[in-house]
Amino acid sequence: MVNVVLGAQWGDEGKGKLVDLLVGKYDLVARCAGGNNAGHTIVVNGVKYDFHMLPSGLVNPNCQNLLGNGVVIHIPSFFNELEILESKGLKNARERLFISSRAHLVFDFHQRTDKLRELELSGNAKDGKKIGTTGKGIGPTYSTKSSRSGIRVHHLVNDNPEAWDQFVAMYRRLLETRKKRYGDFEYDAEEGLARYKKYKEELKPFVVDSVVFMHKAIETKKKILVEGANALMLDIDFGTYPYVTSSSTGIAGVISGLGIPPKTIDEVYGVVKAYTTRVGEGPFPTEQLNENGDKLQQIGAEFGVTTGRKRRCGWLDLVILKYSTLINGYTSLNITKLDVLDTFKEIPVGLSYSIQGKKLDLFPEDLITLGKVEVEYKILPGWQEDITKVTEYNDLPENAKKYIKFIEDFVGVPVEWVGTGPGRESMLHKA
Ligand code: 2SA
Ligand code: GDP
Ligand code: MG
Repeated sequence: MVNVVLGAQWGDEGKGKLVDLLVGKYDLVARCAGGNNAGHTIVVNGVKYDFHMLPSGLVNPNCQNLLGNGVVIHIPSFFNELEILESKGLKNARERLFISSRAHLVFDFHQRTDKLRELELSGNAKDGKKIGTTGKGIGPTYSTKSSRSGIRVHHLVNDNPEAWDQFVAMYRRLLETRKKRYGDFEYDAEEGLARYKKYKEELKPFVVDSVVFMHKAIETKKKILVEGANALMLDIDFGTYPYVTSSSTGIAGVISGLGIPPKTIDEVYGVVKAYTTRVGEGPFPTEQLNENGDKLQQIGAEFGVTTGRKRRCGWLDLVILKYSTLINGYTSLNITKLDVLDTFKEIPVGLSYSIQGKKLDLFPEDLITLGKVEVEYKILPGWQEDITKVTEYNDLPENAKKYIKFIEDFVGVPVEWVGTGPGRESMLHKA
């Protein structure tokens, strides 16, 4: 059994919390894409855990966790995150954590060039506009992966006698080509290499051939949950390009980032915030640059988990949700943060886009077009009640249930869970 949790909007829908809720039933949680740009917050018994690169399955002491080949790994951040989680009380995390030998490494110089490129886009480039990346080197690492000059985990943790020299040569070449592209930025290559010589031994116990690992898990009927990072509207192909991240954040990334056949996948859970947020630059048709947006941001405590940036806020956009459903094929949905809408008298939801009165069929790929769309809203009545203490779905106010039903009917996918607060206990099971 392989089930998948994916973000349906622009990220931060609350994927980590759903993984936490489900994880008791699973033997293995796998990440398939992204790196430490992601931020998944889970609150267990009042303790807040922030996951960036590591799978949220670590919160279950009986669960194994894998970083698949599609993930990009900054080793210093890997150890740092692990140590923070251990200090918060996560038990035997090291023994339950595995890294694919095929995963690409993020180096500090990737992070440097991520920031240099953002500066270049916003400053020097004529009509440039930065992407608003997390600065974690994600784009530059996937670039070197695609241009076939990247360095993978197996290049580092390799027992062949000639392997270290090969790693050093690859590292220097990669750094030099970055300098050619971005100008000769100051960088201590020798210090970097000395650190990596240590990491070579420290990382070894975690490394597996993830193809063997995954297929053994499938053959022995292990229950596997794939934890998506980022979300469909940040997908390199289907998102608001170029305002996207550099990996396949949708269902395709599950297949390519773990090396498993499509037929092994059973359920695909789409996580949908009851409104919409986006962090970083790029189009956002239902954004509310007004007091409603500010109110959503404040009540929803919408700040980036990784960078602390304020998230942009707006109403739920069903055009996006429909588009995202077509691509990812959700079998059920988790609507999160419904409680954030508690005090609104009226709640608009985006129903369709049109340009000069002509309705668009679907979410457009072109940003000029997207910049011209007008959003048609349906105004749904609010419930104006505190739902954070509700423990049964049926006890939700009628208007809250109508809001959920409206979403279900529009996208044709059942809602299985509804989030009413950040804690583990604040999730209503509907189905
Ligand atoms: P990058 O760094 O190259 O992946 O950035 C490219 C775009 O992808 C967006 N992005 C994200 N959007 C939402 N949440 C993310 N994770 C953190 C969180 C973000 C944070 O959970 O809060 O802390 O700021 C995430 N990671 C990448 C990014 O904003 C760019 O638009
Ligand atoms: P992810 O990246 O999709 O895992 O989401 P993040 O962790 O970045 O952001 C979601 C935030 O909302 C976290 O701070 C969660 O603790 C919080 N959260 C999740 N579900 C709910 C909910 O139903 N209600 C409220 N109020 N907060 C929630
Ligand atoms: Mg997040």
